[in-house]
Amino acid sequence: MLTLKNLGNVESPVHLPDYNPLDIKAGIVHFGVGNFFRAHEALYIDKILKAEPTWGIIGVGLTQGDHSTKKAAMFQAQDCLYSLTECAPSGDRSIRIIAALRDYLLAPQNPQSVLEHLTSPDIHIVSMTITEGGYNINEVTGLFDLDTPAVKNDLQNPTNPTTVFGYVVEGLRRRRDAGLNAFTIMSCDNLRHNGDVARKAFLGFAQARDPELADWIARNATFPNSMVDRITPTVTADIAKQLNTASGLDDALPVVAEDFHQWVLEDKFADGRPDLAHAGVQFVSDVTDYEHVKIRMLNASHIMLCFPAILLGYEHVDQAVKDPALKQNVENFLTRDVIPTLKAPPGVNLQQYMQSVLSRFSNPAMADQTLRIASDGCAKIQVFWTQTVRDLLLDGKDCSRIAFGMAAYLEMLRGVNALGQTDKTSEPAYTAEQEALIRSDDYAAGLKLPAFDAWRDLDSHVLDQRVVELRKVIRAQGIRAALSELPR
Ligand code: CS2
Repeated sequence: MLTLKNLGNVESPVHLPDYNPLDIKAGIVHFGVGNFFRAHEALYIDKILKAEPTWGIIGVGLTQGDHSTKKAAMFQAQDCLYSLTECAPSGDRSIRIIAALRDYLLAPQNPQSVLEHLTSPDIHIVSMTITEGGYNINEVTGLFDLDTPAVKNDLQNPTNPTTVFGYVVEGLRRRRDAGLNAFTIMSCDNLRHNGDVARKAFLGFAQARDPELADWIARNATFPNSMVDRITPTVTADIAKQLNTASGLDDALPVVAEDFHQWVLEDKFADGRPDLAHAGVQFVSDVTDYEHVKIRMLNASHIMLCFPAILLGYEHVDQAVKDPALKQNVENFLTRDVIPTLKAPPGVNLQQYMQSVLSRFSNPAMADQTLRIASDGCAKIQVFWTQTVRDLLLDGKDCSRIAFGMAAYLEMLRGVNALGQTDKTSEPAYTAEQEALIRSDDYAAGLKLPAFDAWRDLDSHVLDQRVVELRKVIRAQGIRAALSELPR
C-alpha cells in the first residue's frame, strides 16, 4: 500500500515529493477532492511545498453514503498520498507521488473538525471544486437559491452546517468573532467568473443568515476569478489497475491526466498566498478573456462532441474526435459560432487554440470518457453554451449547430443509442416531472428543461423549431442523417 512509511520503497520511474511530507503544515482547506483538483491545484501546490512548507491542503468531502465513506477511508489509509500519471499524446508518461494533501475529512463524520480548521489562523485560503452546478445559483433569477432543502436546513442550523456555504460562512463567523482575518475563497470550477459566482453564492447565503456578517465577509474575504484547465478522466477500477501495473505502486487512489495544464488567476488574496507563479500559475489582473476562450471553446466543444458521440456508441473522446463528421461539426461550431464573438487574450491565437483543443481531445493515452463529459449536461449547457447561443440569437444568425447539440442532448437523455444500447448519463438536476418531459413523445417538451433557461428571455422560436426538426431526423434516420443536414 502507498503510505508514508512505504515511500522509501517506491522505485523509478515514479518521482517522489521533493520535500518531507511530515514537515508540511496546512494553509489551505479544499472542498470537493475530485480527480480534477488532485491533478490540478494539488499538483501546483506540490511544486511549491519544498520552498513553502506551510501551504499543505486539508481536503474535505461533503457527501454522505458508502462511496464517500470508502473514499475517506482510502485517503486515511494512504496518509493522503496518491500517484498522478501524466500522459502525453505521444504515449510518454510521467508518474509522480503527490503529498500536498495532508489530511482528508468527510464533513458529515467530522463537522466540528472541519469548522476548527476553517477557524484556524494557519488556514489562509479555502478553495473548492464543487462542479459547475454546485453554486446553487438560479439561472432564471440569477440569484443564490435560498429554497433548496439543504440551504434551508443550514440557515436554520447555522452552527451545524451540511453545505459548503454553511461551513464556510460559519467558519468566517467564528474568525470574525475571534478577531482573525477572513480567508480567500478560491473557486476552481469551470465557470465564467468563478470568483464572482462564488462571491454571489457565499454572500447570498451569508446575507440570509446575518446581514452584518455578510457585510464583514464582503469587506474582508476575497474571491479571485480563475481559469483552470486540465483534462482528467474518471478512474475506473480497470484504469486503476493499469495505472498501478505501469507504476509498480499499490495505490487505491491513482489519478491520470493529460500532460497539459494551465491556471490563470487573479492576484486577489485576503490573507496571503504561496508563490504559485513559481509553479507555473499565470497571474493576471483580469481573467475574463482567458476564461471565455477556455469555456466557450474547450468545454463547449467537449459537450458538442460527446452528446452525439454517445448516441453513436463511442465510449472515449479520442474515438469520437476521430469520427470525421463529429470533428467537422465541432470545427464548424467553433469557427462559425464561437470564435467570431471571442476576444483573444494576449498571446493566444484562436485558430491555434482550436487545433490544440482538438489535438488534446484526440490523446488516446487517457481514454477520457464521453459519459464523463456528457454527465450533468444541464449545468454544463448553461455554463458553456449560453454566451454563444445568446450572441447567435441576438444577431439573428444560423443556429443549426447549437440546435443539433440541443437535439443530441435531448435524445441522449432518453438513454438509448443508435446501437440500441442503453447508457444513462447522470443528470442530478432533473426531477420526476422533468424526467417526464424527457420521455414525452412531444419533441418540443424537452425544450422546457432548465438546461435551456439561460436564454429564455430571448426570442428562440427559430432555434426551437430547428431542435424539433433535428430530433425527428435523429429518431427516424439517426444521428448521422441529422449531421448531414447541417450547413457544410
Ligand atoms: C469537461 C471538463 O466536464 C467537462 O465537461 O469539459 O472536465 C474538462 O475536461 C476540463 O475542464 C478541462 O480543463
